[in-house]
Amino acid sequence: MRTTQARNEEYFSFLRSVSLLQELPEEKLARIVDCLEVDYFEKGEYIIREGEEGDTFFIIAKGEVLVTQSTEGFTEPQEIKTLGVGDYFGEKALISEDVRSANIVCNENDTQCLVVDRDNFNQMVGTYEELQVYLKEYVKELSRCDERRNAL
Ligand code: WNU
Repeated sequence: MRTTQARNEEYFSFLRSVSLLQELPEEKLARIVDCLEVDYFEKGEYIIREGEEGDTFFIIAKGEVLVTQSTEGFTEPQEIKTLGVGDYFGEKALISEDVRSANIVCNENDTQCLVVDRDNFNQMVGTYEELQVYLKEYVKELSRCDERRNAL
């Protein structure tokens, strides 16, 4: 059996390797690890659905996901990118206080995501100015990409 401490050390060093969190102080990162949930997905499963409300932020610990979006002139949501280990998603709904703006579909069996809820996300981002600025800019850029792509 794996102890809680072993689990926490594993996630701690993994999160250290995520570029977004590289500069986060030790105690902040440790807090996030304590509050993390891990969710498991199989290929084809929806992790996020466009238009739904959402209160969580995800970091991919294993596997791959597709980002798709409803687009003018197409009946099916269009694939816009794939994300893999160390990538994250779900920040936009939290930052813009809006519904989910794209679908996230699992693209590999046994995909594992670390899930941070809104309160912990706000704690992580809120107390860390540069991270906040970075994510806000990124979210604005995503909205511009959506417009260019004629997302619905
Ligand atoms: C895109 N347009 C939109 C991605 C992940 C993290 C960052 C890009 Cl910092 P949400 C759906 C999620 C959304 C984003 C993610 O999908 N997403 C995009 C786009 O071009 N969303 N609207 N590319 S991957 C990605 C930058 O995380 O957050 O809560 O749910 O709206």
